[in-house]
Amino acid sequence: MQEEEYYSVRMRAAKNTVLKKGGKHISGGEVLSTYSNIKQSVNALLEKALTHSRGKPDFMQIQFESINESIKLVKPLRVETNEVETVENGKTLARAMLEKSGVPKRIIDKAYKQIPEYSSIRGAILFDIHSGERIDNNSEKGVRVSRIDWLNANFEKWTDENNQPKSSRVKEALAIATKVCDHPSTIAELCWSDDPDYVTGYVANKKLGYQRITRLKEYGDEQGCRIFFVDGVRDLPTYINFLEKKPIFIKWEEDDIDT
Ligand code: PML
Ligand code: MG
Repeated sequence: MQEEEYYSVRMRAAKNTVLKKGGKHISGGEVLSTYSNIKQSVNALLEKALTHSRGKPDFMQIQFESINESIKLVKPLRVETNEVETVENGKTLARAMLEKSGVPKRIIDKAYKQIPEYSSIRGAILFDIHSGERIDNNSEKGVRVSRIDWLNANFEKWTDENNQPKSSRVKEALAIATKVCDHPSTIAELCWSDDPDYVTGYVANKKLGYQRITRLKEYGDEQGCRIFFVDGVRDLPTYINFLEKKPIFIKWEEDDIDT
């Protein structure tokens, strides 16, 4: 898929940047755009950051750059929604799903202990499933999954056929999880939002799919989580390069309905 030239458009917004290095993360966004669509893409990202429940940004960066690599098409992970009544039940279910994905129990325990420490990190944490150590060495930043998008028309077709909400949040999160799980070194992803008004999160794994869990934190809590449990990453820069730089479009076909 590369008849047309595509551009990666990225946004990052923060607040209190004068008080604290990097400030408080407000919002981030990723779009793959044709040249003629760049204005629309920038406007959509601007709107996202200016109307955010985490606050009013005092810093924003929107940048675009051309992509000189073919864009891989990947079909979205299968989605299931698990209704839970309490955060405790949500956590128990998330842990069981991580274990089912292949993350040892002691590593899950270790990761959960460290989650509060990671909550101000704006990207993802890479967690090795053997050592139980954080391996990204990216201090405050973590790793940002980039160069990923899902064209709206195809996403809406998918929502109609699969009875899913037409939510840009679900679209973005499912696109990220699908890209991350497309790499053989990813065992699972655990994620919930840092937005105080959104409590649904998920566990994703290539086989299990994207397992939404309706309560992984309390309303009002601004501590988010995005951990990639990884195995066999011998060449960390290559893995990180895949997450940050490999361009991927999510594309659903009618035939994918039961996969
Ligand atoms: C986020 O908002 O940063 C992550 C949202 C994760 C859950 C999205 C969903 O409802 O499936
Ligand atoms: Mg957020």
